[in-house]
Amino acid sequence: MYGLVNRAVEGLVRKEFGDDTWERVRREAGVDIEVFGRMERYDDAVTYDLVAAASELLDTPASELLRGFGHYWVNYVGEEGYGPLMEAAGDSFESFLNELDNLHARVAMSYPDLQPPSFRCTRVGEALHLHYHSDRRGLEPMVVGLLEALAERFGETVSIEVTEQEDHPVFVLVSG
Ligand code: 1MF
Repeated sequence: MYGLVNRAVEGLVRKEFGDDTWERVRREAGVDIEVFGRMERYDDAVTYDLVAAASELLDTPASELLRGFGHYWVNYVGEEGYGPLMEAAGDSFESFLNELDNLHARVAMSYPDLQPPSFRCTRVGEALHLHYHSDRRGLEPMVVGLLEALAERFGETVSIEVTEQEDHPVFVLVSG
């Protein structure tokens, strides 16, 4: 993943647990990169190893850290210059979800090595079903955090359940 993601992991750990903890996480993960370049590509294993090391050192389930990361990411990309991109992606929670693939396509125009997930949104009665396709495994809790934080930005509260349909995860969102 692009270094922007690893920088966000770093920022989250530093903010919540302190600079010393970050150094310990980095060492425990066997990551000898001191400064992640935002536009540089790193093996996904770097990100997964950092999360696994943080989970062990902080005695916190990886799923909880990933969910926290989702919240952090939404504010982080805003501060890192992607605010306009995020704002252009919709003026309501539901329209934003429908724009996610376009948003990633726009990022991928400048950064062709992006490996974006794909989302498809359908309405099922009261609920919104968000179909999630990704080459990456195990990041559902991160997406839950992202969705919670996005909903918050639009002044909505949603409950989110992760289900499985055929070969991919489906997030079932109910507002209120
Ligand atoms: O392949 C990648 O490097 C990659 C990086 C980040 C792919 C996707 C993403 C964003 N995504 C992270 C979880 C990935 C889960 C998966 O692959 O299954 C979050 C996607 C998302 C979901 C819900 C709501 C909002 C979301 O993100 C919005 C977004 C997405 C991408 C960027 C910014 C906001 C982005 C911008 C610039 C990037 C990379 C991603 O790269 C840079 C950064 C700085 C300079 C040059 C390139």
